[in-house]
Amino acid sequence: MCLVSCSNSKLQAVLATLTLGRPVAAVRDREEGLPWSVAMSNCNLVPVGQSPWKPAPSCPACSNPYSPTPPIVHQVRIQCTHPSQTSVVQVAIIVQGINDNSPVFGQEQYLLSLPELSPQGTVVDIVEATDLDGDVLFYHIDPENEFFAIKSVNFPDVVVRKAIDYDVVKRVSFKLIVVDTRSTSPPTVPSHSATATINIDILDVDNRPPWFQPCTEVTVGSNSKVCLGSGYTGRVNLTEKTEGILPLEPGPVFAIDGDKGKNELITYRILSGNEAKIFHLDENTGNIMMLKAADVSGPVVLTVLAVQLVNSDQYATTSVTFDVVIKSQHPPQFNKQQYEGFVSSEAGPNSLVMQDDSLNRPLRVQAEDADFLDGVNPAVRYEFQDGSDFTVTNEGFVLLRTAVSPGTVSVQIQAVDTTNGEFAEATVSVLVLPGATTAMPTTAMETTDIPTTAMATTDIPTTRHANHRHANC
Ligand SMILES: [Ca+2]
Ligand SMILES: [Ca+2]
Ligand SMILES: [Ca+2]
Ligand SMILES: [Ca+2]
Repeated sequence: MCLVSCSNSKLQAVLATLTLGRPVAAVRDREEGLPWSVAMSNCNLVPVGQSPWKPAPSCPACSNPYSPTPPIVHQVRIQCTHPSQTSVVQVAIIVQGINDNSPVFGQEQYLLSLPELSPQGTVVDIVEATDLDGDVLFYHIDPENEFFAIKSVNFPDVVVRKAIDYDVVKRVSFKLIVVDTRSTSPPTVPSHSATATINIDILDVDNRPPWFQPCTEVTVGSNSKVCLGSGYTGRVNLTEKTEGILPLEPGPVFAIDGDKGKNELITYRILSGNEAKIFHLDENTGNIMMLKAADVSGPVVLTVLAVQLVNSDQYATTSVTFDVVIKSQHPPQFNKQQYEGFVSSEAGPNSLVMQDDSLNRPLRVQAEDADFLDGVNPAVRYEFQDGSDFTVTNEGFVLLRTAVSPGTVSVQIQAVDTTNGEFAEATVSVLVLPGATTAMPTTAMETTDIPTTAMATTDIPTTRHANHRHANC
């Protein structure tokens, strides 16, 4: 026979009462409400110690499939002696655990880490709880999230559901909840639970090269990112060595690690374009200085490398273009401070403004640069103040931008040397004639093309030569 006792039964608690002369099979657990009469006054109770346990079909408590450890079984031999008869019975007392302990996590908070872009299925860690009752434990996370899950309800392995980009997500937090019973609704048995907070820091991986600054980040595919820059430009004077760090546009040569969380140190090097050894680049700062003067005008294009000190497979290149220009000693100068022009009010956009009221010679503004033999600096550009009704070609011809009403319009015009920013200013006054009294050339033109018919009476050069007249020449 078997008797079942709870693990926390008090000492000397009565489990059941045996009556002499009754069949052994009739013994029942006291808790089943079948009291037995006491007739054991002259019986000897002899414990014989523990014995190997074998589940008995008649003992449901002995075969709990969720019990991780077998109940403890005590076996005793009971001998009852009476003047008329002697009886012996073997009794197995099974000590069964009850669920009176909560599961416990080792810590309230767990700080885990995971390299970014770890693939789906990667196990971050196993966060297990313990339960003194030895109950089977059931886990779930809250809130459920797109990045992490647990392996299964009984196995709290924290696994990756979706690869994470460090630039997008740097930490994920959720609660891990454990319950020591299978959940039923409504609950049918006592249940205990525990909660731990899981914080997972995403670690930056060195998967990106240096990015020259400034640059514009562009996402490629789902997780890849590149940063687009446009290179650097500078200007130096022909035959003149500039002292100090050369200023560049849009800023100094500078790169940062595309992995902002790693921010590896970067060094710089000129890969090509410096065969004449005019320039020196500081490998730590990226600053560029001159070692000697450039003796040939025109652009010098340096290819500059930025490479990580650690993991030199991560590198990037950019261009630094220096314009070697002739040093200006004279700013441009208009040949007049005040220009006068004429145009019909019936003239449409792109019509030429003429230089006299007979309207047969186009107006042309001209600025000369005394640094050039013929006075023509090919880098000079003309421009009207913003919002003007007129535009001007590189050759200085003035065009209508919009229709204008009769009257006089005065606007400021500038001649700018685009190599050094030097400029001159003049005024253009245009008399807009009533349409009925004038006859304008009807050919509309693009702002950069001058019709040959319009120029027939002018002395516009057909070819420009940058005949330089440098002060030293
Ligand atoms: Ca428990
Ligand atoms: Ca990274
Ligand atoms: Ca990197
Ligand atoms: Ca000049």
